[in-house]
Amino acid sequence: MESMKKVFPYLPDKIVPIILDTDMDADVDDTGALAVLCSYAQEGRAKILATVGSCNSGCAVKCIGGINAYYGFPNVPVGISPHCPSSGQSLYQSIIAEKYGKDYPDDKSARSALEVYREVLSSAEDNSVVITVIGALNNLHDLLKSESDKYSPLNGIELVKQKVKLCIIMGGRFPESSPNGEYNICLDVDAAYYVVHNCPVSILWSGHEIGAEIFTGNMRNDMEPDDPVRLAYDLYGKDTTGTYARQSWDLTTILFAVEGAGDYWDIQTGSVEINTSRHILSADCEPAYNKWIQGEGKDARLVPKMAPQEIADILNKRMIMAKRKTNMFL
Ligand SMILES: [Ca+2]
Repeated sequence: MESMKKVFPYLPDKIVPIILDTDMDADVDDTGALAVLCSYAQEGRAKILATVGSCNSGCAVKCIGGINAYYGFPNVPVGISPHCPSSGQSLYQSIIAEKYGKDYPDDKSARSALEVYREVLSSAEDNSVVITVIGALNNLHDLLKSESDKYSPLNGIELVKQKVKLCIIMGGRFPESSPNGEYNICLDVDAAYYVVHNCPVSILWSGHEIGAEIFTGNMRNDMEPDDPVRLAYDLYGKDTTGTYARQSWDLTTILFAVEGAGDYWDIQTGSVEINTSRHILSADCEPAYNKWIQGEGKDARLVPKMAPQEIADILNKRMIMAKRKTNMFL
């Protein structure tokens, strides 16, 4: 671990350069997270280097790209994994894609997430990029295992070590998941295990418990009438009143990426253990079970501090702050 880069306490840059890695598929909080990220980018507090999808489920690229374009970021690269660890059954993806993402390719013909990751990282400043994963860990796994290519002579681990400041992962349940695993870990437990043991920079884990008590999206009637994220929450909650609220696992992760722990959370350093079929922590544990080992490791996890409703209010305001920056959908 001596050669590993440690980042805590994490102090965000004035403008945080972010690669967002999202499943943008089963759950709707990925759309809320993208709205929150775009609100920061519109303010000049974040720069969206790329958005990549971890679940090749049909039209994730059109959905992600369409939301980017609506908020004024049509040129942000969008890539997609060749795999689909999720069910691929989204209540909103195809509708958002159809309405907002016509200029983007379908998932089968889109650029690979790996290529986008490597291209964007190779041209980034050293030690600057914040990778934020709010879905399965297959893309990060593929990146770490990648070899040199036309974008960089470095292999994946060397490239991440040189360019990445911090990986933030919404995943796991802490201090332990019992007896089963958390959703994002379960989607690709072998990828998660590989990332835990091979990521050369610090990982900040935002566990299931962080977003589970924070409900957002229920103020979306204050968003613009044609906002794609408002529509996604309508479709997901099958709610014509606009009052449906969803847990905020992915949105809180963006809040941390741009603002740091602040008054929102405490940070506890340590490391994660993940049980795969090959690495049994205990005979009672199901695969993908995880637990937290507190200590002086390079990684850390968030620990709840601020009242959930206060954070919900901040995130809801962020969703409303994100504004349409194009006339292309009018
Ligand atoms: Ca997600």
